Amino acid sequence: MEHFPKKTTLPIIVCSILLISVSANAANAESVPEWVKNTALWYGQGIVSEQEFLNMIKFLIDNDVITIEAQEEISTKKDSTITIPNGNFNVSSTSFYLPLNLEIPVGTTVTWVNNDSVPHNIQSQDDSGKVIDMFNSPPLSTGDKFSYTFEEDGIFKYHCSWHPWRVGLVTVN
Ligand SMILES: [Cu+2]
Repeated sequence: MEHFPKKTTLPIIVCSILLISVSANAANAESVPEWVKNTALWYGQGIVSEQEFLNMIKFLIDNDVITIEAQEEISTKKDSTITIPNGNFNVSSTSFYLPLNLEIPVGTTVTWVNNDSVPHNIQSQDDSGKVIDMFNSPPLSTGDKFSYTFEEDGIFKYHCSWHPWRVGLVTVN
């Protein structure tokens, strides 16, 4: 009875292994022994036991007929957005960059999106406010986007050259 939980999970395991074998070994079809094909057929017909069927799959894995590639999709891509809100061009408006200080981990790609009714640009600045050649966008019309990936930590300042009172920060940790 203690084997009961294990048995209930078997059909799922079998299904996933079979799916892998189909995609991985179309080129190896001629290397599948006849008895394996028979075992699969007979298992489907209820002639051979589940254990025999699993032993057959184990044989295929041990002999590299079925190769299981662990495809671990570790997503290292990080994305973040800064919105240039409507009214950002207006000096008396509170339409600051959203967020005004974006905090992100190293390696994050930041995309600025212009949601204002007029064009803007993004120009990186040094501590004193001088424009530097780091992340510098072309003119961004309404709806346009500009992306930059921050590979180093630090506090990065930027503004729009046409509306230089609009200063934003990107803090990379
Ligand atoms: Cu601007």
